Amino acid sequence: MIFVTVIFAMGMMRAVSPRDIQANAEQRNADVLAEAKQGLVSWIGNHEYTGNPVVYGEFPHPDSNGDGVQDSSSASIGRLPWKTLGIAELKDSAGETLWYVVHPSVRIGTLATSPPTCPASNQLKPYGVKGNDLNAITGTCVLAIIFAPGALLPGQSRPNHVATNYLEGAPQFGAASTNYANYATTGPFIQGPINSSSGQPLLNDRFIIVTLNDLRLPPTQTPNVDKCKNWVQNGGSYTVGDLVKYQGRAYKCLQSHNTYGDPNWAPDLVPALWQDVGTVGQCNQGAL
Ligand SMILES: [Ca+2]
Ligand SMILES: [Ca+2]
Repeated sequence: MIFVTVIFAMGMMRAVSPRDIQANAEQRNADVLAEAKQGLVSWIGNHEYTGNPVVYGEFPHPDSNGDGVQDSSSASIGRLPWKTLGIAELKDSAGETLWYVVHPSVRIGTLATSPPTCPASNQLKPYGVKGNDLNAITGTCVLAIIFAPGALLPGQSRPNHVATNYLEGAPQFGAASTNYANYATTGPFIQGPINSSSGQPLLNDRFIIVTLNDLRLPPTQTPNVDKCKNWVQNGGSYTVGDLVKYQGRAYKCLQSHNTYGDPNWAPDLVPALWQDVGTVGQCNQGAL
């Protein structure tokens, strides 16, 4: 029985090879990055820009001090603000909190009156593990990138909130025209792993991109507007169906007419011209 148990245990030990461990780590990173992206896209689709009209599509700021909450004063790169997004603090295969870079044109406070569009300049340029241009492959523009920073590499120190201690750079190759810099707000960014010529890990970041096409935004909404004009005693020109406000009440025009200064033509005095349809408060509530 003991012999059988030992054989079984040896079999179990053989089942977990370094390659398996690596595959599990890659899967873990892929899973947490996908979950983080889902959380980010969901938040963006539900976070309304409080303007007129109401617009969706703003991205949160990165978290610059490690508390999970976005910081409006932060740079465009920092940790994923998981607490702001209302998701768990997702950790990569090395036990590290995720990082996040966002294009400055879509951060909170930068959208004006319309949903985000493809940035006109300084687009985030991500490259695949072989240096292929992912923008070219996806055919769309990248608005944010979420990173799994991976384990500590030589020259880095943790914990702190400095991007270069988590994300690395690499000499240019493939389609990039400059050196890669995953720790920079403008990149260019590259998918790890990249090893040195002697086989030492140079860059071990993994990432997932968030493109304009990934967003699931509700339509832009125009709030109810005041449908009632102020009634004027002189110089008014009204047609059937016009709505006016007068002394706290709302009136609908029943006959087209003009006003020439006669106070006796006030809406509350001439039911043949005006129908009392409610209070002025109903003018902007969609009730009229
Ligand atoms: Ca924070
Ligand atoms: Ca790294």
